Amino acid sequence: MPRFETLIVDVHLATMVPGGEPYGAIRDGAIALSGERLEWVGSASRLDGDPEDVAKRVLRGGGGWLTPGLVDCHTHLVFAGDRVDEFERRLHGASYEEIARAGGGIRSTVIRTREAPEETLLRLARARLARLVAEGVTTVEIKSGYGLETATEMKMLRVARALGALPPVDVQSTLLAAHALPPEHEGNRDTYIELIRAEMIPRAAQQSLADAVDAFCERIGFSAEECARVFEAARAHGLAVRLHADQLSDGGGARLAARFGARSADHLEHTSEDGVRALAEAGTVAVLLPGAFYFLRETKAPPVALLRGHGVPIALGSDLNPGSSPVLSLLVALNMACVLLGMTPEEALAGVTREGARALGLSGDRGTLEAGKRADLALWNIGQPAELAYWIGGNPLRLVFKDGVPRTPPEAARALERPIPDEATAW
Ligand code: DI6
Ligand code: FE
Repeated sequence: MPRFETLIVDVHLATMVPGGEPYGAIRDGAIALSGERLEWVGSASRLDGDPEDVAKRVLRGGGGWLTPGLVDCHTHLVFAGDRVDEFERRLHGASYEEIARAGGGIRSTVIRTREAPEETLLRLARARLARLVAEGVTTVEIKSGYGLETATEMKMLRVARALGALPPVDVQSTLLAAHALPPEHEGNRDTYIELIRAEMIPRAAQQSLADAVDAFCERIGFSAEECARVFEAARAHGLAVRLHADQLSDGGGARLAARFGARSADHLEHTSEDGVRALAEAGTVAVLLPGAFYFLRETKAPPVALLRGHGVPIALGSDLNPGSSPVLSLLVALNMACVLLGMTPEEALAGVTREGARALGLSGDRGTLEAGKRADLALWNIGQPAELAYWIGGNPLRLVFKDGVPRTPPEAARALERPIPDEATAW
């Protein structure tokens, strides 16, 4: 009697389990899948018999490398319009902050996103998500934050939930209502914070539209004290918190995130050693976003050596958004993390697998290749794992497995075009 349902052989495994070989590597490995879970992970030499004798179905990996399915733990991929004009203005000398203060930036995407019908937003977001999925992403986080009014924030979250109901990817959705002050609340910051606390967070929680709450703690966003009020309401409704912290200036964001036991503190370009220490003590994950650092031509890199030295887990995200990171490739973000931020290729890969899962509170379920975890896998045509951070452009993905179902990159992208299941379209 074959012992396993499905067995993948003729592969090397980058299990990303820490403590042993770099990348948790098992050369000439084998991995058994049972339904949507991994059942057995190890060296092929430990199988008791030929693959065909121990499994009903055998897949051969052609000598490639198998990694956990990639996790993009920070995106803003639901939006309408683009910010190409702003890109041109910045290249003529205007800064991101100047454009934001003059009413452009996030607010210009808000106008387009408020106008867009839900179906349009879904279609646009699906096309962006298809690019990520075709590169091995099996879990993605999507933030709201281009509505800044209850109806549009909920519309964005419903789109995120609808995308998550499609077969090739899981979506975690995050309410980022405290992203920018909407024009109608100009001069009246407290009423907007109160709207978030009294209406948006309760509604998102009641309708199960959000898994977490995020805020932009920044001079052009919200003060640490304002973000704390948002976090208190999130906590009261049982939602996890995360924070855009210290991206353009040190506003005490990392310390605030740590004080609230945030799942993650993201960006961190201007975080001080005190902030890093606080993150370490709180067990908060640092999410680095090299796409925004690159695209805004920032010069102060996040304190990678300090984060490493204090043992803060480091995750990476694409930050896919129209203003500061129009990055449609998580693999390119790996390269940027190494070249621009000084991370190692192994740290970068851990950042989009094990640590990305941790930033989403999903460590027990995915992010490494271990028996019992979800069968989300990516099979790559590469000779060694560091290649994933090496090439710029190009896509070495051969197969992506979501919940045990294998698809080629075009098949995975096409599976996103399927009709949305009924329960998700009950809008
Ligand atoms: N920081 C970012 O990098 C994005 N949001 C944020 O708080 C940028 C969003 C945008 O410019 O549209
Ligand atoms: Fe962001």
